[in-house]
Amino acid sequence: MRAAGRPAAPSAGRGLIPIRTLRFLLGDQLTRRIATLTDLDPDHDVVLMVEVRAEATYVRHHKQKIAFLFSAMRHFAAELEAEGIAVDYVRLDAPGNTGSFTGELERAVARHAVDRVVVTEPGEWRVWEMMQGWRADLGPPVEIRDDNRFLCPRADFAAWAGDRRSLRMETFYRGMRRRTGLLMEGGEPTGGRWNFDPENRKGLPKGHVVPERVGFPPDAVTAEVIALVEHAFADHFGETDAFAWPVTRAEAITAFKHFLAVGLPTFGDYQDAMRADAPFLYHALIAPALNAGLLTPEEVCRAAERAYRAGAAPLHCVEGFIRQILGWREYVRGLYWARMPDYAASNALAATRDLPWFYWSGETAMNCLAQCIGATRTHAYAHHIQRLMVTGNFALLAGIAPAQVEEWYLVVYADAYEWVELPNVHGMVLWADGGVMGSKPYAASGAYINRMSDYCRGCAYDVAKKSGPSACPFNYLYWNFLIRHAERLADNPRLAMPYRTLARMDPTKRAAILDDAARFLDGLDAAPSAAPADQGSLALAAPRSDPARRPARDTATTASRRKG
Ligand code: FAD
Ligand code: DLZ
Ligand code: SF4
Repeated sequence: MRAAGRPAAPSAGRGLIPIRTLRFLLGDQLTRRIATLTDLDPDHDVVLMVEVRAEATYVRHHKQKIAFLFSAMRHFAAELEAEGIAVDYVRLDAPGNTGSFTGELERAVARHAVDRVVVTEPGEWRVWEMMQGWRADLGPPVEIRDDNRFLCPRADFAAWAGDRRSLRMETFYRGMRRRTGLLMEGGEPTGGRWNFDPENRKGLPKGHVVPERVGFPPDAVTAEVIALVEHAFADHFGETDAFAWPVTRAEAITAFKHFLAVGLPTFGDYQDAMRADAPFLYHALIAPALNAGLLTPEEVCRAAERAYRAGAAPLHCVEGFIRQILGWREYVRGLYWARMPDYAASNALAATRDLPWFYWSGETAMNCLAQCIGATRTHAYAHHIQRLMVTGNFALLAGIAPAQVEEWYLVVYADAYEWVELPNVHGMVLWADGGVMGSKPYAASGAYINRMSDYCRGCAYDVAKKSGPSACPFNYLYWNFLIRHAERLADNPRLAMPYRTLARMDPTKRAAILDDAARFLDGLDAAPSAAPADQGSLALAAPRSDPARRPARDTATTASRRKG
């Protein structure tokens, strides 16, 4: 890689001399086919890539996420250079690194005599705002190109969404199936149905042996980056010991091929299942690679469809997988850009509680939460149902402030970027958008977690008990949630059944639920020192974590991160 600060190249771009372009590639745009690079002229252009402190700390990302991205960036830069492309790569510890996109872009413009700057639109609103500043102030003209990795351009989604208040994924998804022809026979869905979701909700049979994850132990580049991250971001959440993410396109393809052969044929069946000793099950583990550009959504959907057509995977599994990417992934991205920045500001259920400390430490007697948070710390990963129905469900039932929950999800996962995290948390999990995304909140009692996992067997609480200190907190928090929000939710036809049950509930039982919930919630602790009152006797034997392992809380970050 060429070091930052090399002498400026001679000025070009006048008369017959070709225009010299600085192509600024962000860390999650690591594909040769990105719009920034499509018309690259290797004889004249320079690709700029920068490791900057501000991107790692606007929320204090999990150490594995930073290590993954820096390693993937360094590998990608080396691949470009091997093609003969000039890359100006600024390392985190390079002398003079200003620590921000804007600072590094300004320095690069001063370093290279360039006629224009080309970038691709970013994945986050705050960076989009930054880019508007570059256009106004940088000097050379700045061209911002559409992100051509997505199957639904932002403008097309906005046209579909119009000013409708509620936007349903299923309608969007059917349009995308028609548009791409994926799993279509003429104008009809393959198999005569659009959606095989009801077939995708099995619990794991006892003793079921799950496949091994294909891991990629750190190579020299990743090892160097991990050492850097452990030093420069020592106070961030998460561990790097189990790092196994693919960091190049070649590795990501290997991982995805393994999923096609081993995971996809069973993906749908156990998509919603959870097991304490098996954090990955049949999931693809491709979100970090997809979001950073190492794989494209179209190629993975087409490959899954080919597997179905070749008889290598059943339709309900392939449809379930394609729906996640062609449906959910494109939909949340479209929704984010169509509704930001106002989208993030809503708080339909007026949730204000502070995020409990155990979200960082994992130390809670609720085994489901302890397992999901523990695996998140170790792997920077939890699968969808763990995010939605365990950590998410608890945050919803406990009424935790949306901005704090969103910050947590943006910090802790290797695949987290605001365009995908925010709609999932704000809309799907917390219903803070008041129904733009989902027709009802995904609230559930302990019975759901018990049906879909083995967590309750190892829990200090009793999932069969509805009230009292040893009852599963999800049970009384669920009814407490419905009682608290009756005015807003009781008329929702999709919640008619639980509200009928509530109406029939014995007043003493109802009072006990409210008491239990108040006692439990009052005992929740947003600070690192005291143990939650009701968990004193039930708490796990594990020592409380060293506060230094928790990301230092910067209350300014949540409010400011969307402002750029
Ligand atoms: P698989 O289960 O194998 O699914 C395959 C792919 O489908 C994923 O890689 C992903 O690209 C896509 N996908 C599945 N569900 C969704 C969804 N709801 N939204 C968007 N894409 C989806 N995904 C992220 O990529 N980044 C996030 O920051 C993120 N935050 C989330 C927060 C919450 C509260 C929830 C409920 C979900 C979130 N998701 C996020 C979606 C999903 O949980 C992850 O994409 C998935 O767990 C990644 O693991 P995997 O690659 O093994 O996925
Ligand atoms: C997430 C991230 C991190 C941790 N660091 C960098 C970085 O140093 N340089 C970079 O170009 N990108 C980084 N990223 C990804 C950006 O945050 C991402 O491009 C924006 O959030 C826009 O999606
Ligand atoms: Fe979670 Fe309740 Fe089951 Fe414990 S009993 S694991 S708290 S659902």
